[in-house]
This record gives sequence, structure tokens and C-alpha cells, in this order.
Amino acid sequence: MQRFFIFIAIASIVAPVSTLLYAQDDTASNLRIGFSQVGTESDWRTAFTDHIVTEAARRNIELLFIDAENSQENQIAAIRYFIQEGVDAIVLAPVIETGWNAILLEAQQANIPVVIIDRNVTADESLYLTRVSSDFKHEGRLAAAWLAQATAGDCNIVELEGTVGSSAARDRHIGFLEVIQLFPEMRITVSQPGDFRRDNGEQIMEGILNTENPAEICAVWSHNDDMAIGAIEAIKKAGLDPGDDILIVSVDAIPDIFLAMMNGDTNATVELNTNMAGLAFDAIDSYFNGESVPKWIRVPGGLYFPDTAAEEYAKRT
Ligand code: GYE
Repeated sequence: MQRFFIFIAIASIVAPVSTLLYAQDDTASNLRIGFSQVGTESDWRTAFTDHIVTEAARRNIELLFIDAENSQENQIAAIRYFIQEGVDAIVLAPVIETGWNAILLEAQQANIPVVIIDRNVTADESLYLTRVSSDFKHEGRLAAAWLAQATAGDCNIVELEGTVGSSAARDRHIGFLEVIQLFPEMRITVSQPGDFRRDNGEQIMEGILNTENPAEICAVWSHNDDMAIGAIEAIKKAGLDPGDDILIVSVDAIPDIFLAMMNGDTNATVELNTNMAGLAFDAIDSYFNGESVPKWIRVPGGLYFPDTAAEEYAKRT
């Protein structure tokens, strides 16, 4: 009799564990997930997309991927399509931060969890499962702190802003200002939006170099590496030495910025990890396993300089 009870005891322990393990296995695969992506405006964005697609395939997730070409209207239509398709979950990389309440409520009413990834939304956090992202204000503070020490707190700065209305552009600007305001001789003299695009970075910087006195420009603070690389081209065309005559600091840590560092054309970048896919899919798995999920899953990123550019470039290509 005793052996019999032991068997039941073991079975009663093994079964739920195996079910849980199987369930974990099960929820890690065979999910249908809709992913609404901003677009292809930067190298960082395309690398980010690659990670999502690769990780979904690795987990046997059926990914319904829609590129919004930087249009919120397209993203809202994509989410409505995902809801009609009855997906298990939705991942949204919001192009701008406002205007999402109604569509997020539609997803909630359809019992479809939504993970916000990368940029933020102003919608109430009860309308989404979690947000996986970096701290954009911290990125701005890091960039400004480096520039303050590189210039002894005395610098007239050109700012290349990201997409107007995006939390990334707003918060990087806020974080950067928080630090330079500590230095009376540091100021942003010109600030223009370039939509995180390399071609815009070059055009804007070309215009600034034609209208401002280049000798008065100490540094360029760019909300992403792509616009910084565009600005580097404009600075070179103006006969100036980027990274020396005009210092440059940006965000993303894409491979091309490390190439620019190796050429002496830029000075610092703050990393934004392109691989948030696993964190987003794990959060969805936790949701289906009935586990609690924090409202913000933060992705860290540090400062990189030319002294490690060669190895960072090799690592990322
Ligand atoms: O820095 C830029 C992309 O949303 C924080 O978007 C992201 C930004 C990133 O276009 O390269």
C-alpha cells in the first residue's frame, strides 16, 4: 500500500510539473503574434526587426509582421487586422506616443494582450501588458555627461532630433537638457528634427553650416547614429574635421557608427540594444502561464568610444 501512495505522490508532483513544462513549451511555440513595426528609417530599426523575426522563428511563433512606414494610421489598421485575425498577442513599436487608447481598448476587449516595445505610449498602462524598452532620458543624460567632460562644460551644441512626437526624441532631449543645464556655458543653439533618418541628418547639418558660423559650433548631439552619420558627411563637405573641429555624440551603437569612430569622425555613442525580442516573447509566455509581468522591462545600454570601436564593429557585423 505504502508503495502505491508513494507512486501517487510522485505522479501528483511529476504530472503538474511536466504539464507546466509542457505548457511552457507549448506557450513558447505555436502562438500567433501580430507585430506592428514603425518602419525602416534607420539601421537600428532594421536590426531590431531582424531580431524579432529570427526569435519568432526560433520559438515556432507564427509572426504576422506589418511595417507601418512611419504612419500611426497604418499601425492602428494593422492592430485592427491582428484583432480580426484573432492573434494570441500583439507587439507594438509605436511611432509616436499619443493616440493609442481606442485601439488598445479594442485589443483588450478582444482579450488580446499587447506588449509595447521600444518607444512609449501615453495610454494608461492598464491597456497593455508591459513595455520593453530602454530609458531614453538616461541615454540623453549619458550623452550630455560625456560632452560636458569632453568640453569642460563649455559648448554650443547643434541638436538633431528624432521623430517629432516620439517618446524617444522627447525623452532624449529632456535627459540631455537635465545635464547641460548644470553648466552655464553649455547650450543648444540650434535644434531640428530629422526623423531619425541619415539623409535628413546630412541635409539639416548642411543647412546649419551654411547659416551658422561653423567656428561657433562645438558639437553635434544627435538622437540617433544614422542622423549623426549624415551630419558627418555634411561637416566633411564643408571642409571641416568631424570628431575634431566639431565633436559628435549620438545613440544606438549601430555598426556604421563604429566605422566612423575608427575613421576618427565621431566621438561617442550610447547603446540601444536591438535585441528586445526575447524579452517581449518571454513576457507573453509569462502572461499565458498566469505569471505576473512588470509594467516596464528595462533594456540597459552604456557609452562606447573609439578605443573599443574595432572590436565592437567586429562583434556587431
Ligand atoms: O534610436 C532610431 C530609430 O525608437 C529609440 O528609432 C528608437 C529610435 C532609434 O529610428 O534609430
